[in-house]
Amino acid sequence: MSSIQSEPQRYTVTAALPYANGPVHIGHLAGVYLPADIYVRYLRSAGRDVKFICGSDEHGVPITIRAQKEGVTPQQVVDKYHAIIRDSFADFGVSFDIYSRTSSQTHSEVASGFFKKLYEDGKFIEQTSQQYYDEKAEQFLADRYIVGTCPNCGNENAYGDQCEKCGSSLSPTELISPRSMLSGNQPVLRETKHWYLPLDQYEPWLREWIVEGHKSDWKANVYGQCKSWIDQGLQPRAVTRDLDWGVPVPVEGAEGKVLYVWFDAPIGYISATKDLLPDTWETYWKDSGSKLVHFIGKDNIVFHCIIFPAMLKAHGDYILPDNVPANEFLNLEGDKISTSRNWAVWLHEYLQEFPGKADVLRYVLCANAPENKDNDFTWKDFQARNNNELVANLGNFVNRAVVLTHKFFAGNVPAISGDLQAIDLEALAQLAEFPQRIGELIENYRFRDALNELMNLTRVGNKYLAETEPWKLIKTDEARTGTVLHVALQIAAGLVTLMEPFLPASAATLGEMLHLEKGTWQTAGRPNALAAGHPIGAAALLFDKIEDATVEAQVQKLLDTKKANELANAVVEPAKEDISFDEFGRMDLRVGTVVAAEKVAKTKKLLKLTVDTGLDQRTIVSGIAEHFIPEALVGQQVLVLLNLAPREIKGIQSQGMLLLAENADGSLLLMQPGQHVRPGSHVA
Ligand code: B3M
Ligand code: ZN
Repeated sequence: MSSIQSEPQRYTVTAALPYANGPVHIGHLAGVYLPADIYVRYLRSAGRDVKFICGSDEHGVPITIRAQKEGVTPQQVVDKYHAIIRDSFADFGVSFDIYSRTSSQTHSEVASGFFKKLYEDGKFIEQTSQQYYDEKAEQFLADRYIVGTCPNCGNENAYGDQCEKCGSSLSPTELISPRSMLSGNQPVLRETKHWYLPLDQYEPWLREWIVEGHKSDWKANVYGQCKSWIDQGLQPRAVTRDLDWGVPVPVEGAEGKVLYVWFDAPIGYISATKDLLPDTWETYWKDSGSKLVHFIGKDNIVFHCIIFPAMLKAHGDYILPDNVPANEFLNLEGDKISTSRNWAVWLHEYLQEFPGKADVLRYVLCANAPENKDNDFTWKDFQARNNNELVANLGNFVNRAVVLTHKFFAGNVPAISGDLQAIDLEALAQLAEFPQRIGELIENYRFRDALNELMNLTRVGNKYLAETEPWKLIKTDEARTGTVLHVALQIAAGLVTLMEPFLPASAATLGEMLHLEKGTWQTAGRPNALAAGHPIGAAALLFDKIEDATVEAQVQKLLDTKKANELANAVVEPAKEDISFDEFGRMDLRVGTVVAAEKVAKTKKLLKLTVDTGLDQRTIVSGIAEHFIPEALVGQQVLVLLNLAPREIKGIQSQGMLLLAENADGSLLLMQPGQHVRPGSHVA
């Protein structure tokens, strides 16, 4: 493990700006926001100067597409989701110094000014190209508005910029049989002018900076992606778009054009910092003593490691990211998380359904974070980690120390009496080592390992209590029992500070329990955090057991989602051959009323119905016994094919057929008139 390097003067920590086109889910949290928050909370606790920057990404096609889907304006979309995202982050304990938005006035000015400087310094190339245009909708089509067949894997619904099935990035003209998402028509190519950042010119510099310079300190997954991009050769990248939602391109002759969302969004980090610190924001972005760290998901690597740095370099005034610790993806119950398929655990829903349990989710997502490879979230694992680790390990240790102190010492920290024994010294020595060990792991972006070390400290505490057995010891040696609890309480006190980055709400509860303010990282783990005689508060429950029924309900919710998706995607059978009007007219379709119904003995599927057809009361045998309770059918009106030739079924003469609709999942529904009608009425 590399050790803590020379300390920067300050930290500028950013977390990817979520698109305000939908709520945040556990994949976002595990990949970006939770590790970023742990990192920042730790730095603050270690007394470093740090600003934690985020906000909603409110421009670009993801927003306009969502607006079109919901039948509202883009502004309504971003207002709605910005509020949901901002509030759920706050409730989850993500401690941004600012959560801004790219539709703000500041952002528009900063992004505009950034573009203008590059424009005036001659950093762009102007290029006219043929782009897809929808003649019916009368507009150029952004990549995301074009779908077609992926040339790599044959997926018929690949987007103009990416195939979500095989993951390859595409350009719209590579799609086979392109169609417009606006009109469904085949788009035509039309000429349009745009500004490009000539990334090819930055290639030698990027190679030196990343491939040579960050081989050992960037994560292997991040470094590998960058190197492969650079090795493939970089192309000029358009930084403007024909779209009416975004920051207008601030130069003449650019009417109807806006900045490309991936040009303006990362500048959003800068404008948010300016919103937070109108007078001193520049130190966080321009002073070489500032360390810039971007927390992102792996799909954003190229934008943060290649394109944005090239923009910053072109501008000239800015520092570059020191590290970009991107995570891989989190899956859910073995399936890729997907907003469109609603296959996700949504943060705002979790917080509603598990009130007071933000820390449990923080714990599970960190313990299982996709740091080096994709990982899977399952509700069973969620329950097991809560019950076996948080409750049985952390909660149990704290609870025993606090409860026994109340029981035997009236809630006051007992004094050490006599010399500490080897077992006490060993426990305290271990306690003293944890802050640095956990801190180093966090500084090296190894949050899972850091959390595991935190739990190792609770294991040290539990082992110490198990071996010293104060609950038995009290019967023979009260003074020694006091010493044991004194030591145990110092470990609990250390946890208040060391837990905080990971489990902030529980750390606060524990602090209240011990009547102890959270200390600094440097002083955590000292053996005298709680003085003898210090009164502590009553034991409060840090974590409680999660029952089977609770997680089963969540699994059921996902099964329901799966079923709804299957229904929505079920293939509709093609139409049968045409028949003539005469052929149709030969069918005698009527309304009848069921007057009796019973199961046909010794069969599973058959019901024998007596139907009043207006002409007669006749028997119809129907294979619907698995779908209807016979008694419930009595009195129901049904549609009947009257003149189907009678046939014998299980010895019963069946005269006609009931009309039913079969759902995609195989369930059957009666075809019925919308209102009661006279039996015998014609259906045509
Ligand atoms: N909004 C993409 C995303 O949410 C994008 C990140 C912008 S960070 C500057 O994955
Ligand atoms: Zn593909």
